[in-house]
Amino acid sequence: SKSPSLIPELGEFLIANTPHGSSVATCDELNRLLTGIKLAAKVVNRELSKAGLADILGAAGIENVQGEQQQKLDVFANDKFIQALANREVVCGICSEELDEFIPVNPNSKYLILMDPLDGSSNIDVNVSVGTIFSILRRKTPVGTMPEISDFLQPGRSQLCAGYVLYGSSTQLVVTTGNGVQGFTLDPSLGTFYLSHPELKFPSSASVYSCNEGNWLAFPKGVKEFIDWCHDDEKGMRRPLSLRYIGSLVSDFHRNLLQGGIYLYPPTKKDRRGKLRLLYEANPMAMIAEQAGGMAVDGFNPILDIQPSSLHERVPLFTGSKVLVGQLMKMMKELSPEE
Ligand code: P6P
Repeated sequence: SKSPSLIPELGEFLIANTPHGSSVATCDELNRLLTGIKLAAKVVNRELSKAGLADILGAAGIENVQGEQQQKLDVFANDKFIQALANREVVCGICSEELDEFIPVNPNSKYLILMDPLDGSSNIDVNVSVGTIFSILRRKTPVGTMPEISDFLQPGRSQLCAGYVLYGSSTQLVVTTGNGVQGFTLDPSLGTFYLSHPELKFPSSASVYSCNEGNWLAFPKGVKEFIDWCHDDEKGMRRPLSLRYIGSLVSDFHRNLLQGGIYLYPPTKKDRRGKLRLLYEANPMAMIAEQAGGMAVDGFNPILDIQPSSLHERVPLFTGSKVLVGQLMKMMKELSPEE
């Protein structure tokens, strides 16, 4: 096996693999952005690893824009990512799931960060893996002015970079700049992310579906038919798919990326537009999915083609192996949840 010094570090890899059509300057700025993300990820990782010990378990006693009980680590992670990014002169604005409005940062910068700083945080107290999801856009308004809401409301197809950090049995960072998908693993003894999963692609076969079947009654008819199809063995001609659902998007998505599978969050009676956020959950995962040879749709159309209308809008999300997303789309007739 190679010694760590021979395995590219994230920054070195990016410099060596300048995204198509990007100038070296862009690549350098992108690298500085990702350096901020890596730093914050290491700080969050350290706190998560001792969450059971510190008194930061449990709710912070305040609600976030989603009306969800904010876990103290949600607040901690949000603060650390904002600190690490706001100090980089390459960020002009930040949108976070934890904040009602976006934060203007530096009028002379070109890039926007949209993030869910700690997705799946309700799993923290039960020691289940959680993640950070991030998306990077280039601003549309002129440099030298503060960013406007229109800078953030760009279709996912415009993303310059998208990625996630998975705080699991190891801490991994999966990222794309539109030039394939690369996976890096943190060596905690050195504090460095090394290239561990080059050119990630969904396998050609897939045998897993990830979905909260507790919402079955409200699922649209086409989703119910697809899940019945997953359960079917076609008179013994094939094995039924396996249900694997961790309740943490980053964890479910990552397992499906490595082993083949589909993640479904359909509309439900409670969330009639689905639960997941378009700008900083569905869009970055969709860019990674497509770059890894998979798909991400709202049931009918690619997630990346949706024109956003507000910062925290929700969208139904079906993403993963092309063979399974294609099968679902064949069965979808309408998106409205069944009454
Ligand atoms: P449910 C976590 O809150 C999250 O946003 C995703 O990470 C996860 O896949 C989903 O919600 C779980 O939602 O309704 O099944 O508990």
